[in-house]
This record gives sequence, structure tokens and C-alpha cells, in this order.
Amino acid sequence: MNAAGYTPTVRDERLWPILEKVEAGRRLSFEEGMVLYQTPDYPTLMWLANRVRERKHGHKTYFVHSLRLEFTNICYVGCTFCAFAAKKGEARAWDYSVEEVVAKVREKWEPGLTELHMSSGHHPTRPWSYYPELVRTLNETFPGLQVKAFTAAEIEHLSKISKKPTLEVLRELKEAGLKALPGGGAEIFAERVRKQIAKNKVKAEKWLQIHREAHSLGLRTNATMLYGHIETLEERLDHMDRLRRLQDETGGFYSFIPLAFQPDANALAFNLGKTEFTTGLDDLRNLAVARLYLDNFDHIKGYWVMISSDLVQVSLDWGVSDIDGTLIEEHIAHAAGATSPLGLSRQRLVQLIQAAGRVPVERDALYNELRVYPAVPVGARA
Ligand code: V47
Repeated sequence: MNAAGYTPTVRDERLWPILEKVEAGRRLSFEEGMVLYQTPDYPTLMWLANRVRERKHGHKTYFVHSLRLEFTNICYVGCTFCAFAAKKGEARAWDYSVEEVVAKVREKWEPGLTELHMSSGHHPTRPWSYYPELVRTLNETFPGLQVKAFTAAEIEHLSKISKKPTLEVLRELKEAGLKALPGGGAEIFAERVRKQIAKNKVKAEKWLQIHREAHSLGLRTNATMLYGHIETLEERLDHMDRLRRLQDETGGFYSFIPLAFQPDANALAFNLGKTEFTTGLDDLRNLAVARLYLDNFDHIKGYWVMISSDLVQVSLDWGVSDIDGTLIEEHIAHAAGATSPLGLSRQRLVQLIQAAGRVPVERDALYNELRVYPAVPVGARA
């Protein structure tokens, strides 16, 4: 029996000590994290994750009015899961100048837009000066629009082309007006997997170090994990464990975002036969384990682009308290077969949250609450 006077019907005995720890707000061990991944007792797993979610946020569920923009898809890195990257000169390659990025934001502009989320390819020849100029121009042209841009992988690339340490790259971008970093490029930290899917990309330790440096400058960031390909469950948990340790150190992460592998048009799908999308149950289990294991992260984000808005709605009972945002035009997941729309309206996100019995909260890129929408009584839900 817990404080709410209700205990789930626990079918897996191994979950009792975990339930007690969750109730007492105590940290779970790696072994306990593995039990969560392996248990067939999904209702208790869901119950536990929801307990933590509601303790942290009640029914509040966050989203942001955000525009996705990839200023280039030209990239020399060659990650095997990627269907987005193109080589210079290919017909499907694009490469926007600063003026073209500004024009693109104008074209896609919607009232109330607060976040511009940009992550792009590692362009082989664009000079370093482009990047701070881009951030500065966007800030001058669209005051109030928060630029959240450049994954740790891109920051490492910028350090190489500028011959400046990553800390200095971050400092100069912050000075130009960068407000936060997205969590991409983390993939899976385990060396065995990283060698096969992202061997030319930023190493795990460097990814973590760049986030540590960003946090030291007061630039807050997110963290992702690409799952559902060749990684084991231990490797997923190891990934979360490394993030939990860094978060203990800095407290600089806002949210953790599991990214479900999209299996179209990439080498991982062709060469290793990874042609299946993740299952709904694996997606939910993964989110719940993340909610329980990452006790020091405020939010677990359900990314509707990759797991569908229907499943994200369900995931609000499995630990998810943030559903990212409107996006307007997403390209990375869609290049690899995502079947979701390119974007969703604010109204659709609000309805989706309300219909799940939760309270929509529109936030900005820095998690300031901008508007709390009403809850909708059960009988009146869509
Ligand atoms: O870095 C690329 C991943 C990331 C595939 O910080 C793929 O708020 C699945 O980082 N299947 C970009 N994933 C997306 C990203 C992100 C998304 C949502 C929110 C935030 C945030 C960040 O997408 C890349 C890479 O890790 N990715 N290809 C694929 N085939």
C-alpha cells in the first residue's frame, strides 16, 4: 500500500523491492534497471513510471511551439543509421546561406513561435565564421525566437574546422545568442555499437564532455538515445547510466529523449537487415525505464515524430511529461521512413494531451511555462 492508498497487482516478485524504493524516492541500481527492462509485468512497470511522473509534474504535460530547420544535409560522417545525409553535388543535397535560413524561417513563421531547433550535417567546407554569424543574424532578425542548435557532434566538428577548443566554440556561439543545445548525436555510447553505427562521429566521452562544458557555461541541453537497432538492453541502460552520472555532476540536462530507429533508406537497414520499426511495447517500456532510472532528469520526452502521436498520447501514462513540439517541418526521421506528419499544430498537441486526461503546458525552449491550458473533464474529451 502506498501513500495514495493503492498498490498495483504485482505479478513479478522482483518488482517489490523496486516498488519500495520508488515509493521512498531512492535511487535504482543498474541491476534493478535491468529487472525493469526484463520484467514481463508491464502494468506494474507503467504504474511505477507514472508514480514518478506524477510526483514530479502531476498531470502537467509540456510542449513547445517550435520550428525544425536543417540548414544543410551535406555531411561527411557516414553514420550507418542515417538516411538524411547527402554528399555535396548530389541532387537531393541542400546548403542554405545565412540569408536563405532567414528566408526559410520567414516562410515557415507562425504566431507564437518560440523555439528554432536546428541540427544539420557536418559540412566539409563551410567556414567556422558561418555559424556564429547565423546565430547572431537569427537573433537580430527574430528577437524572442530562442535558437536551440548544434548537437555535441556538430560542436566537435566546429572545433575541428575552427581549430578552437570545444569550450571556446560553445562560448562564442553563446555570445552570438545560442540559448540551448539539442540532445542529438549521442546514439548509443557503448563502444561495441558506436563502432558499427557511428564510427566517424564524436566519441562517447567527448559527447559527454561537450555537454559538461555547455552546462558549465550555463547553456542547458538535452540528451537522446537511438535505440531499436543492434544494441542490447544492457547497452541502453549503460547509456542512461552515463547520463545519470553527468546529470549528478552538472544538473544541466532538461530532458531525455529516446529516439526509435527509423529503418528506411539507410545502411544499417540494408546491411544488417534491420528493416523493422520498434514495437509500441518496446517504446513504452523504454520510456518507463528511462523515467525510473533517470531520477535526476526533470523530463522524459515522448518524440511523436518517431513513435507516432497515438503512442505518445498513451506514453503520458508511462512516464512521459513532455511531447516536444509543433516542429512544422521535420526531415531527419522522415528521410528514414517516419510515417508521422511533418509537423502538428498547437491545437492538435493540446487536444492530444487533454484527451489523455492531462494538463497541457506550453513552454519555451528553456522550459519557462508560457501558458497552462485547462484540463478537460472525462465526458467532454475528444
Ligand atoms: O542526432 C538519425 C537521430 C537525431 C535516425 O534535443 C535517427 O529536444 C532514428 O536529436 N532513426 C536528431 N533516429 C534528432 C534529435 C532530437 C529529436 C527530438 C528532440 C531533440 C531535443 C533532439 O536523430 C540524430 C540521430 O541521433 N537519427 N537518423 C534514424 N534513422
